Amino acid sequence: MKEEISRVKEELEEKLKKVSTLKDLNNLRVEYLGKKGKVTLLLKKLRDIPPDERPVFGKLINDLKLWTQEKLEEYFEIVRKRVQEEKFKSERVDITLPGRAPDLGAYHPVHTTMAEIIDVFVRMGFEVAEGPDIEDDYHNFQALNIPPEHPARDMQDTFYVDRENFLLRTHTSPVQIRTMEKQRPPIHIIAPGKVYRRDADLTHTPMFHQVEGLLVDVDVTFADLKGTLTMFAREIFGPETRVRFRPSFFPFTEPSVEMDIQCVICGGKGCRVCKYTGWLEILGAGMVDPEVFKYVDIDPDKYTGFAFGMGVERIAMLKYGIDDIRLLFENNLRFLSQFR
Ligand code: 2NL
Repeated sequence: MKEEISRVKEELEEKLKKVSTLKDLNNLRVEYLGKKGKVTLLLKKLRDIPPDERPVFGKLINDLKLWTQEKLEEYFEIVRKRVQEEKFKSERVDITLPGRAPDLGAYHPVHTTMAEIIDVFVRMGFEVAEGPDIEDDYHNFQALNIPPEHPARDMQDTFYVDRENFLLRTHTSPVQIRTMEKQRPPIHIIAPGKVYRRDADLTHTPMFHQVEGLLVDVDVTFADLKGTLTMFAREIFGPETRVRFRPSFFPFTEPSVEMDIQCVICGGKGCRVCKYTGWLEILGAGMVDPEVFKYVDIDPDKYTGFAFGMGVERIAMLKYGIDDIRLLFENNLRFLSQFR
């Protein structure tokens, strides 16, 4: 019996030296202290020992049990520390490594241009008006004196949301119609926003941005139109910018004009961008047609007004020298970060 006790002890000491994981240790605990463990069995064998020898062996086996428990705990601590150290080592982060710079965003040139255009008109006293992207035929076409057979109304040119009445606005003019419906002159508003047309080629995108403007009051003249828009051009393209007005036609203005600025690329000498004319068209404008006033119940004998509209992408391209409109819609970070 004595021999057996010291054999169990020596054997356990050997095995403990080879332990490497917490699982090994637990297996050893079961092997020695479990229900059928070697130490437990020794305790059970005590029954077969003559009563007068029991106290001696009892103490020996009990000491073995206590020793086993202590050893296992001691090794448990050692292995736990080692496992943790290995984990720390393998998960070590080198905080001296240079970081990876995140891709930085930037304002889109269309946004920046839109903000600048709005700012110029707000400084002149215009207020910003907004309206829905989905419009009805009345506000997008009819009230603007665009006749039922006008090509703009064709399914080929307009995105219809249903079969006849609802559509994606093709300009922001309906915002101004809605303002005139609910507000009496003097009216001085600009309507910036997204507009939609069914074309997509090298120079057109199905969605683009527009800023329209409207000024209605007593005694508003064509000279007011020219002065306001000339000032606008000089604020956006520089104080020396020369402008010219050419006669044009829109169903909602009479007379109608288009305004050109002297080519920002060649200064008027003629180049590829201005198609060797020396001039660049930047907006359309005119005196509000009396027909339009009738739709919104404004007396055309009492009030006059001018209106204008421009494409923001076009202004942005001229301002920043961008020669392909598709660059404005790709959201390529290498392109966009140039405008930071
Ligand atoms: C262009 C031309 C224009 C207007 C828009 C307008 C709005 C109302 C009444 C009368 Cl409510 N006119 N807007 C007038 C003339 C030209 O836009 O080339 N836009 C890109």
